[in-house]
Amino acid sequence: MNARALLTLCTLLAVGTAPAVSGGVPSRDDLIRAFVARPVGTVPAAQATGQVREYTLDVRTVRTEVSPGVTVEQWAFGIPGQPATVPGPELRARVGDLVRITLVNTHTQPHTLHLHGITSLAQEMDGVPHTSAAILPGQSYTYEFVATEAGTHAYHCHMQTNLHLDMGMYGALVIEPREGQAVPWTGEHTVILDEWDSRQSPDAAVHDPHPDLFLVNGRTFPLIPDVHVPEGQTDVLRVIHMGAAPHSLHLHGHAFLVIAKDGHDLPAPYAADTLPVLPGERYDVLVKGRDGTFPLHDHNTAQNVNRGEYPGGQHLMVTGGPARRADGTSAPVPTPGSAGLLAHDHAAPPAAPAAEAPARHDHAAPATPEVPAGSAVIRISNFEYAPGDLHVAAGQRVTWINADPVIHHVVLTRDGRDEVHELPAGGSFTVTFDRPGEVRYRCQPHPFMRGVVHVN
Ligand SMILES: [Cu+2]
Repeated sequence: MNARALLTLCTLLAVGTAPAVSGGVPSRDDLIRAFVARPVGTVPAAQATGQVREYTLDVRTVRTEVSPGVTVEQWAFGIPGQPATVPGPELRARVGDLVRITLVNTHTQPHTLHLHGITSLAQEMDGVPHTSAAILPGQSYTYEFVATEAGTHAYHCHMQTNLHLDMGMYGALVIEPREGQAVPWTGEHTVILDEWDSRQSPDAAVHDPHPDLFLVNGRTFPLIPDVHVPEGQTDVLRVIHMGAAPHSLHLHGHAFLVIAKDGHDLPAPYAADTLPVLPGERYDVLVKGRDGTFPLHDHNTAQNVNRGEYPGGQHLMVTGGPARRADGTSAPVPTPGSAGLLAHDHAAPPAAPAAEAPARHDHAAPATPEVPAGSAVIRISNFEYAPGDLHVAAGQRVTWINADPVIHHVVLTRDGRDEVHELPAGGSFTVTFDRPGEVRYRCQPHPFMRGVVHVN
């Protein structure tokens, strides 16, 4: 590479753009020379060439249903006058802008704002309490930096980070290229990964989380909205990991192109369908829209659960055009998306202390299920409850009989509490319904099996 090409490469690297050296990928030596020659350090505000982008964030305690029937306390960033959410509002600026983010601490705890991935900032803007400042309740602080690199970044609180990040104090920070600079995508989608321990409390003496919920953009399946990439269009997914566990994002039916890591364009983008993502990492991934609806999910399947129940966790649907059939015809087939798949009963109230004695039931011998006199019967056959809708009078007994050759675990939800009844092949159990109301039930390992007992 000649001196002029090297200078171009340095310039491109300095603004975070792929070294678009004509004639192919720059060599290893070229990349090392460019790295060594690249200027680093604080870029003074006076060097901004674009707009002044000003944002204000405050902090609020909110309660959010992050998973069906699971509502948790969160510490959320918000723009004053708008709802505070986890993730916080996505902040955007362009290369050349002077970005000013004022943190107004409206909360009961000290907080900071760390601008994750921004290298042009001064140390005092780094949001680390022992090298910058802690923003105490009632105080405000304006973090500022000159945006020099286009890319996918994040912001998060850096006070007692293991707890405050786990309470939801994060959001996306996207630096767009300069106005008029072409990008190879049409639409953009932000995909922020996180985990949550539904039992965690910010009042605990120590924060020792054991996550049982696995989130994308603050929700678990099936509450995660679909990502729509229209057929024939190429979009970018900005993947950001603000949790603490490794994830392995796999997209069915597609190969995607990884074009940037941690806000730095890759000189040699690579195709893949599975992307390992570690805490703090960001990846920009191009996805071409196609026919049909396909899952994007963590292939660490232990994290495709909501408190142990599959399907759940980090699993969302990428929708494209209408699905075409395997025989090549274009006859439409259903593309349900997340909303139409499974799932839990959103109307179920949150878990509450038991108000009534546990259900009376007994397990019969597997071979000859017993049905007490006068008991209504719900029979399980070929993974279906019959009848699925049963009306009984208060005080009546209901017997579930398993005619399948496999075990089922029937979960009755009464007074916001789940009762799990193990039901071996050929077995039965009987429950007495004393109080009028509607009792929903489902099978734990087979969540598409669902029914309702109406107690009149
Ligand atoms: Cu904080």
